[in-house]
Amino acid sequence: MFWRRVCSAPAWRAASQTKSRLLRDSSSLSRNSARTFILPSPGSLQAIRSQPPSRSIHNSVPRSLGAPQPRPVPLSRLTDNFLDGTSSVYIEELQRAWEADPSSVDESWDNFFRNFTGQASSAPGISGQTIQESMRLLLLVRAYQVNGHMKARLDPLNLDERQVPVDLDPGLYGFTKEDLDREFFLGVWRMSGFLSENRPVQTLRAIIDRLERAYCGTVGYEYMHISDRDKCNWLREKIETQAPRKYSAQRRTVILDRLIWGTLFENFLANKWAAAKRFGLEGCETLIPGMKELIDRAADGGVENIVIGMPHRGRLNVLANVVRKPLRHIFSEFSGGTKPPEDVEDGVYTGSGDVKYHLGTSYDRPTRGGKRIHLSLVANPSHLEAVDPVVIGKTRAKQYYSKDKERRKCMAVLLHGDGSFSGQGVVYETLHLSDLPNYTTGGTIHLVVNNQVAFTTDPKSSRSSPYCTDVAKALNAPIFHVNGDDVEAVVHVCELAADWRNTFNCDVVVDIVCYRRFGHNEIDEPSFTQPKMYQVIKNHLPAIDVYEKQLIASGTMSKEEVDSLHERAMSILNEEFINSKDYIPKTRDWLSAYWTGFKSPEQLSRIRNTGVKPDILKSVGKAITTLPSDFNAHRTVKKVYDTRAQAIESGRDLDWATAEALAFGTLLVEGNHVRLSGQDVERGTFSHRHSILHDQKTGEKYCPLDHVIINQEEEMFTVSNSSLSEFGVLGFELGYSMENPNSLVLWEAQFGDFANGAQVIFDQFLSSGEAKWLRQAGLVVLLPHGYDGQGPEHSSGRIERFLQMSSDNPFVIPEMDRSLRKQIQECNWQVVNVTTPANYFHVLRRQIHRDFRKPLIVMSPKNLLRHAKCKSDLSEFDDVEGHPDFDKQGTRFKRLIKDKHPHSDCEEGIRRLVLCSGKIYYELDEERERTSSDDVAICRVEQLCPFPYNIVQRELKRYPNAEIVWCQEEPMNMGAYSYIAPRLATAMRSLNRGTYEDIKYAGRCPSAATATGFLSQHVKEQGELIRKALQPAPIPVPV
Ligand SMILES: Cc1ncc(C[n+]2csc(CCOP(=O)(O)OP(=O)(O)O)c2C)c(N)n1
Ligand SMILES: [Mg+2]
Repeated sequence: MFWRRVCSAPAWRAASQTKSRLLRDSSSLSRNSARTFILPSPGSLQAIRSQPPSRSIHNSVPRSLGAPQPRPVPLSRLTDNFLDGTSSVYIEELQRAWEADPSSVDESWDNFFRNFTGQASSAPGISGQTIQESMRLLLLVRAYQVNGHMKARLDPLNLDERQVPVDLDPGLYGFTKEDLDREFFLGVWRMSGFLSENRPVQTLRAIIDRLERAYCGTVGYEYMHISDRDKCNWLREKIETQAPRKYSAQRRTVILDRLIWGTLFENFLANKWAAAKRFGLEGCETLIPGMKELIDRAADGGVENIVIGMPHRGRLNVLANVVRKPLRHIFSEFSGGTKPPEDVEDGVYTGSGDVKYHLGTSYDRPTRGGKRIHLSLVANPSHLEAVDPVVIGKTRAKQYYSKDKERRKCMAVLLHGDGSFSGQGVVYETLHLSDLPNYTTGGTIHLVVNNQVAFTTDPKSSRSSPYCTDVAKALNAPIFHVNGDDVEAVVHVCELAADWRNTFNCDVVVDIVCYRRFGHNEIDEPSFTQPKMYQVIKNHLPAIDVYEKQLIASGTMSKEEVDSLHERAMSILNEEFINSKDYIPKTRDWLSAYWTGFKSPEQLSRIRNTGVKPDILKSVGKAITTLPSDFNAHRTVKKVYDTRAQAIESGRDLDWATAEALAFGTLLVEGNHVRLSGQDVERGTFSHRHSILHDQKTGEKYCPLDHVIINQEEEMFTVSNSSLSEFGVLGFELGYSMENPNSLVLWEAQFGDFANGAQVIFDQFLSSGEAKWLRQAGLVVLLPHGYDGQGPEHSSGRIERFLQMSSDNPFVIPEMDRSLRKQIQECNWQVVNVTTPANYFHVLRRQIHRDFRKPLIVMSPKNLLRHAKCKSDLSEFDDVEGHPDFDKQGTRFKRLIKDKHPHSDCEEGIRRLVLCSGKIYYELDEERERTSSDDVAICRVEQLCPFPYNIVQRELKRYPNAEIVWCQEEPMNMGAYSYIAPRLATAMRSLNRGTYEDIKYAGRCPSAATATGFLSQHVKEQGELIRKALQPAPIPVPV
């Protein structure tokens, strides 16, 4: 139940290492020891160990271990700065250098040595103090800076059993009780905080008191892991202040008022809906004044937009009191006011809905400083921390669209639980995006509601690190641990966090150490598993009571004033409760500014053509294949670009990468933003894209797609290699794509199956986000897929997973009339397995050329990238009437590609219709040619989901006598078979063309692994399934 014991983990190791190092340094001195120590005798050590840790001078090191009287010793291994190292041969060397030439050392050292040699100095000197004493004093100061947080009073329940690290004991540095009132010279150092003040002479007692106040109060500062000296100095200045922090009466009234709101809100819900789960904030109500201060402070610093991500705990409270979602709305949700689809008036799309503590929202709210700030709380699933990268991606997009290049107007705030922050890997994946040029948002503020328990699990069972926040140290982020019962301290660190982010544009963590007054939710019984902790909690005074007493006792506020704040809050809560009864939430809540005019699934969106005028195609084609004249491209890459240029020039044989670049380029010309991210996407895993070229002499980069329009804005086209993360980066791109519909955002997996590292994003967000939260996303996911003998881990993009999650009904043929068709709008996403460059071009452009957004999953090819037959002519991209892909209505994405032969509307002589998808088509066609099987028709289902019933039926009618075969290269339990079969059967049944039993299967047998690891086996299997698809004899029904 205790939040962490220092002695149990790496911190203890670190402390003991420090100790042994110091002991090593001082052991040679012990023989000369003459002083009496503050430290106990060895014999009394046992007794001391059994005592609770003292909060004053800490006695835990036996006499024999303490450092004796100082005398000159060689202390080696100091680096260039005095306080950045641990030893002092350096000082002696410096002293020698100074003696030879005083100007050769830093001014602060000059002062220091002058003082000791009695020379005139700007700092006064103290006689009798040795250099070694000074050195040790500085080590003590440093120990507080490094480890003071270990002694800070962080746990409101006082249950933590942390042992104070030995290096905070002055005895370790040879100081005794007699030294307490001795004056010491500290020097005037070129560093901020305590050591910079022009009061270099102080008693040891004053020095220690000051350090204790700064580092061991109700805030524990962890920042000495930060390698940047300016950042440390900035923090020291804020921490090691001369006067203790004190808020004015006016500020205190505001803090109290906010705390009252945070507290009464929970009480009110508890009274009105005693049996409802709300994952209340009780035990951490100080979060509310803290967050509000953070927001006010950020707004003062110029932030206009904050994107917030948070888990269940306290979410309703944050929504009500921080984001200012109308209370009546929240109350109406508690009273069952959010109605399921069948209960709402016609034409209002409600989706499937979600529980109230997952919903997102956004509001403008005024700040203390009189500004307005826009706050959006992103909807999230139950999966803890999964929303983190989504929030960061959305924030980055906001920065892009608001031209916030300095990243000062938009920022992210992420809230975490202690268990999830240390336990969920996506936290690390998200943190590691923080300083990547194409992913940074200029610093996220992390707030951890550290209630020292995760559901029923104690910290000692849930993490191996001393603090739940240790993961953030990898980022060099400062971490402010704060006792959640001290509301002013919470407010202070939140303020500091906002200032930090505003100053340094990087991440910062506030760890609010608190408790959870009730169980995991209000219905849970916590004493089953944490009996002792809950005995303490039962009698623990809420933070509000403590603060009110404090304010009244100090005369800051009268009891009447406090009561009147309570009454005001209560009367508003009651009023809003009454109003909630007839509250009708505004519909179309999901249409934020950029989305105005976009259609929800029940509103028809017309299908538009995606062909492009030939002259635009040519000019874009020129731009994307032209390199600067002095650019030294790699020979092979130059050849690739020459071939592309030639293809565009001649209009013949455009390959996959050229088609993709044309899709991007034409969308840019139309004013859309295009962003492609993923591992190694710049070159492309298969060395096919080369969207960024590297000058072979200078190493400079050139991206042709940055030069499609005149004065193209730098980020309008972004292609970026990402960190090696799937969960984090896919989540980021999803968040990015949701901000503005006029953008084509793509994430590409290295190989398709790696995408399962991001499964939570697919399951919880991409496939179901619109239904749950009424938020659309047009994200494109490229998953390299195809069986070419590379083994089980590089063959499958797991197409079956996406199809299985598709929401279209396999037994209902939807309305397919052009003027009524909403099939795609009503489905949760699209899954395609495209086989021509032109069709790829159109499916990408289709994402933008419609009035709604829908995620697109593309099983993208590998060997088709260079396949001789997988080429398209430029005429398939344009909108010229009569050109190959120009149908009656214009040029569009083909959901199905007919047989390549010019078959009439009815071909009675065709004995078999093979339906397939993806690259297997080319192998089937080759075999058909080889065997002259002209009585077999092969159609490619390019869009698997939603199933293109109307054109499949058109083909069924075209071949009335054909045996119907589904051919796939994946094993039977994978690939599209189980998705296609019931839908194809529905299509057949409605035409009287047979039933499920009449669908023949040519593909691999069921298998546990996606593919064989033996190339010869692969070749054998592949040959067999292709031969079977085309065999003259009828194919038996699969049994
Ligand atoms: C990924 C994931 N795994 C498991 C759960 C189930 N679960 C819900 S809350 C919770 C405990 C969370 O602990 P903590 O992060 O400390 O937050 P607290 O509830 O204490 O505020 C767990 C395990 C979940 N929601 N998400
Ligand atoms: Mg917790």
